[in-house]
Amino acid sequence: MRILLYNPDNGVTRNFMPHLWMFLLQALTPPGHEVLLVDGNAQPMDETQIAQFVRDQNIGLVGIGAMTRMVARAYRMADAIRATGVPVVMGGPHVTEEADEALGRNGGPRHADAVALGEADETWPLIVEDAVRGKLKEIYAPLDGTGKERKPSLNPYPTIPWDKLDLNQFNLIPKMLHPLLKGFREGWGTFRIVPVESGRGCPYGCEFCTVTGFFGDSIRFRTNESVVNELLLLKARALKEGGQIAVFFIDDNFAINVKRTKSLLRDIIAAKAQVFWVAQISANLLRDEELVDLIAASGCKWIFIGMESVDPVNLKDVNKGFSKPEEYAAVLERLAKRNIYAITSFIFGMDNDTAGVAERTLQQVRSWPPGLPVFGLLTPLPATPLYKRLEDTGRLTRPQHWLDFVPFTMAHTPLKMTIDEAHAELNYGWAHSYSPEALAQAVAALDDNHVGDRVNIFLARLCFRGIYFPMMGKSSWLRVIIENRRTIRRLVKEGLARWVRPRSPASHDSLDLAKPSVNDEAA
Ligand code: B12
Ligand code: SF4
Repeated sequence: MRILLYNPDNGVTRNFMPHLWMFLLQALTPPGHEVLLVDGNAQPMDETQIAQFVRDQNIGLVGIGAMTRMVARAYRMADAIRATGVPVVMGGPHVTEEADEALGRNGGPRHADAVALGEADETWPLIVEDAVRGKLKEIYAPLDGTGKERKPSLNPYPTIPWDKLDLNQFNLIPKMLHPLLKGFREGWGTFRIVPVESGRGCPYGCEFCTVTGFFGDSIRFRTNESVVNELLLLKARALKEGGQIAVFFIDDNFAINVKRTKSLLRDIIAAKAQVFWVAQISANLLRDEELVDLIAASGCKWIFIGMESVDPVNLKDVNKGFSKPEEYAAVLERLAKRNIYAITSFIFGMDNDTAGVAERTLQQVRSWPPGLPVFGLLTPLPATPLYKRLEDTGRLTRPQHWLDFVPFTMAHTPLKMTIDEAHAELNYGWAHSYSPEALAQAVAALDDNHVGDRVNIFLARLCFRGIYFPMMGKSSWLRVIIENRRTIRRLVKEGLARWVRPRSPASHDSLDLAKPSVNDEAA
């Protein structure tokens, strides 16, 4: 049977990274089937096109995964596919909580023939077998012999054949530049960010988050060996095709068990498996100097920190009191000293937020080493404690906000400001962090660094701008380039000056991403 795994587009920007679930289920598909992957963010399709694709490719089963924010789009695509007579299975965090909605059991239309609840590592092979026999059940749940939910162990972990997969749709280098950049340094003909997980689960249970409920509060880890082997495979592929690969460790908190993280990083360094990597780590775990040394030595360039708010009252309200705003500056300095910068994520519309929260947040951000601030609104995702609290107190204004999804729009009333004020704060945060002046300031803040670091922060800010300001066409990119022409001119001049100047043996080049300049003996 030919199976299509489809991830709907988010409609705002191209994804910088594909979704892991597709590769994982592809690797877990029983032998004898062919699995095609389509990520709508890389290969945009509308309902007619996907139906045509399913017919042309003789697809016998379609699997669709979606977060809450894309589920309405996922349902529309599922409807179009089901109209061709091909069954659709849906999975992922949203339909796990809203299975009745997907199956049309709550009075609404039906969108899926079957739903995979929770982690589907063990149920996916059964789903495929049932589909082959034409006997799909409506619900697949990972249960043990006593009917209790069973979380799959990540040991053993399936081998994703990164060396053989067709990853053309996920190359971030524009096509016309491939031949030119292929021979540049170690080769930049391709640049891909690849998701890798080293563990699942999070014990913290923040009120707005689905992770503790979905993956559980105890953590399951892959073996160090299995993670190291995956990195080596990715590194070998990049080398072979004259390109670069960076890894996003998608663990919710990559350093949740500091001892284990240190041991993994030591093994990565010992095996020379370093690639340029990014991970999510909460600020409280970045106090440990030895850990941060190892993080730097193993190739990390960016860390995503869910700061959420600079107001401790807000953090306490959402059960994230373990994160201490007074520590943020020291943590970021500690990282910056090792040439690692942070993606700092903030939520506006929290219960203690009042008008002016964006500027108050930015005052703090401006006093830190430059990074990539990102902003969102407090969103009641289904089945979270936050959803329940707001529902119980009658504060939900759009209880099924996902069926009428509007990006960056509140679905409840904040306590100390209006919905419109919360939207204005969000807009202020983005506009003042990604204006040409803000980009120039971020670059200037790294004047004492290597020019590569300045290029790095500038390009990263340009890309992150696309999270909020739609950057779909060539004209939107052109406009941004014109607006930032002064900074670009400056960086090109500095880069050229460095290019013609002979390099001193001691100089390091921070653009060597796939081969980070790290000290193997470090830590
Ligand atoms: C990596 C990641 C991202 C990446 C992008 C996604 C990517 N390209 O991988 C980035 C950083 C960009 C991101 C952004 C956002 N994210 Co995010 N992200 C994650 C994260 C940390 C890992 C995802 C992952 O790969 N998990 C590991 C895989 C194996 O798990 P999985 O995807 O759930 O798949 C398993 C099952 O769900 C199931 N399954 C999944 N799909 C399917 C499909 C079929 C057919 C079947 C049978 C089974 C199945 O099988 C898989 C194996 O067991 C998760 C948290 C988490 N731990 O999952 C949050 C998470 C998915 N993100 C979340 C959110 C809210 C967001 C944002 C909206 C945040 C924001 N406010 O801006 C944005 C939206 C981005 C967008 N493009 O629209 C929520 C989604 C909750 C929900 N109900 O929708 C999560 C769960 C975290 C949370 N805080 O609750 N995110
Ligand atoms: S927000 Fe992060 S730390 Fe909090 S429960 Fe979710 S994954 Fe864990």
